[in-house]
Amino acid sequence: MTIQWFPGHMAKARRQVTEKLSLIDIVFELVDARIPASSRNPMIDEIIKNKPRLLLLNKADMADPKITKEWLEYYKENGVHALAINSQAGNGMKQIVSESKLILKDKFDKMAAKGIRPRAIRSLIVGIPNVGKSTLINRLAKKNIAQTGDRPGITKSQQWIKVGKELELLDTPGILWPKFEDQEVGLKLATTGAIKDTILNLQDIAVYALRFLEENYPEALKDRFNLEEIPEDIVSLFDEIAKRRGSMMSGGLIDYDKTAELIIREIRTEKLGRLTFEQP
Ligand SMILES: Nc1nc2c(ncn2[C@@H]2O[C@H](COP(=O)(O)OP(=O)(O)O)[C@@H](O)[C@H]2O)c(=O)[nH]1
Ligand SMILES: [Mg+2]
Repeated sequence: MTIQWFPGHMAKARRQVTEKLSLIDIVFELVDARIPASSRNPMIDEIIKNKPRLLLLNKADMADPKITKEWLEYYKENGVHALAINSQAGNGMKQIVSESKLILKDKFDKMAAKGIRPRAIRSLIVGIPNVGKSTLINRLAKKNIAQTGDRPGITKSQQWIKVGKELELLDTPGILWPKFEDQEVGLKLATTGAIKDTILNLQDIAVYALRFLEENYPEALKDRFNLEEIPEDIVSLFDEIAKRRGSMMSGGLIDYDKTAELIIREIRTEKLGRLTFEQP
């Protein structure tokens, strides 16, 4: 999957979400708990308008629990309904249903008062690529409907998935684009694996990640790479990591690309523990 968004793609993605909005009661906006701001679509408010929304911080199992709590408090203070979930393990699935019922209580009460027969809440998942949309759909459906990972999905007509008696979900999610203009946002998306490495320079990503770790998670950095102290300059830090891991070229020169790749891979596979890259 290479994400190359062009204005045409963006317009199409936007149109597809807009078309589905009329069918549903609530939008589940999926973001990555490690980068709750950077993994949002910059135009989401404009696209969704005043359709009721539940923000889902997915991959919470990979995020720093302390900061996730801060994000949830921040959303609460700002009147945003939000939950931290783990779609892979299925944590938070029941809360999605109960929170949706709460958000839509007034609407459904009014419908009942008009004598309209009670029905299930209709929902749609939206989010940027790789945030876990297909994984969440499969979790809620309790079977494999959507393709996960890097494989391209097979296009088929959309259908409603029943999630118990109270919720229905469109089986094709709305795919949105991330923010690209901001360099730091791009680096965060790359560090967490939301966008392919080929878009940005591998060493740039690793330098960003190391500086971030140095600042925010120095102990994790030291522990993982057996460092007594973190060297002042970034090249020395690279060198130390490379030497410890033997990522050298012939002649004893440091292989910086290989070292960068190793650093990024270990962050993505949680070898440095649970990390969050931005705070509210
Ligand atoms: N650790 C963890 N991994 C997840 C979670 N949700 C999805 N993933 C993984 O993230 C990757 C992308 O998921 P996918 O559902 O294909 O994302 P989509 O592009 O939004 O449909 C897959 O490798 C999933 O296994 C989660 O809550 N926790
Ligand atoms: Mg998918």
